[in-house]
Amino acid sequence: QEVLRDISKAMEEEHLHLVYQPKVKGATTEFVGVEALLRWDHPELGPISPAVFVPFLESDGRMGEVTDWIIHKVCRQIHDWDAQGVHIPQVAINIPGEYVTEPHLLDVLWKETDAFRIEPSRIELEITETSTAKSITLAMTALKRFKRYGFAVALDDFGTGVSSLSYLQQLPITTLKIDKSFTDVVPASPKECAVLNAILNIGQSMDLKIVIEGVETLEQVEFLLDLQPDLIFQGYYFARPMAVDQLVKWVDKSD
Ligand code: G
Ligand code: G
Ligand code: MN
Ligand code: NA
Repeated sequence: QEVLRDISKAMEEEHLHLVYQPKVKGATTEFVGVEALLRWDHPELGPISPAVFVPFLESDGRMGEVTDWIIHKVCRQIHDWDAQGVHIPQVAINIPGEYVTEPHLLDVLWKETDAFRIEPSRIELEITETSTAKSITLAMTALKRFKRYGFAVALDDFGTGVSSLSYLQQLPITTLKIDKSFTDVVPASPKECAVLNAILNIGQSMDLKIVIEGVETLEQVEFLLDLQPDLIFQGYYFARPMAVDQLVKWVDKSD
């Protein structure tokens, strides 16, 4: 309650800020983009995890406003990186479930990418599987619009929801993000990774990019590359979520 009152102030006073976690592709670990992640350094309570405050703000209908703020920050950041010659191919933004189908979201995305002269394909919208499952018709309409405007769309936390595979086939998405719970069991026996294998095969046959989340060891990387050579990895093994200064150093080192 007190926390809710603080959120607008936090946005103004920069207590709320974004960190960026790199994603790399295949055996060459080519840098392909980052995911923007929200952090809140509360002046009295200290750092509060988004796992705690995001659901809280969502239930109070305040995450739309925060997401607009994130979109603005990300677009301005991409514009600055471009001006500085720092090449960040793509930035993923988490979209709260309830907000996916709000027409206002597309207005904001369009306005901000236009204002900062950013190709929409450089923005990837991360949408959870559960948010699209609530109303398939509404979700489809929203996702088709994102696609028409050129934004990339990733299905986040994939494998944890309830969506059927035939439903997956209908969704106009570009990327599957495989939930960390699948990564955690790797390396695994054929039986233990049967579902993961099936998901990778479906993703590949549908021509989707596949991001493996929460990669923490070299063993996981080697095992997974053996299953599919062009997987994209996001995890502490390669890089943690970082502030902008640190990310720029990381990118310099990685080329
Ligand atoms: O970054 P971290 O692992 O602490 O995030 C914890 C949870 O908060 C994850 O489920 C993540 O998706 C969510 N989260 C982090 N940043 C954002 C954000 O900018 N927007 C939304 N909607 N969720 C976020
Ligand atoms: O729900 P979502 O997929 O958006 O959440 C991603 C979160 O996972 C990020 O907030 C990030 O902090 C966290 N994360 C990313 N890589 C790793 C990892 O290798 N290990 C762990 N434990 N968490 C990770
Ligand atoms: Mn995400
Ligand atoms: Na995820």
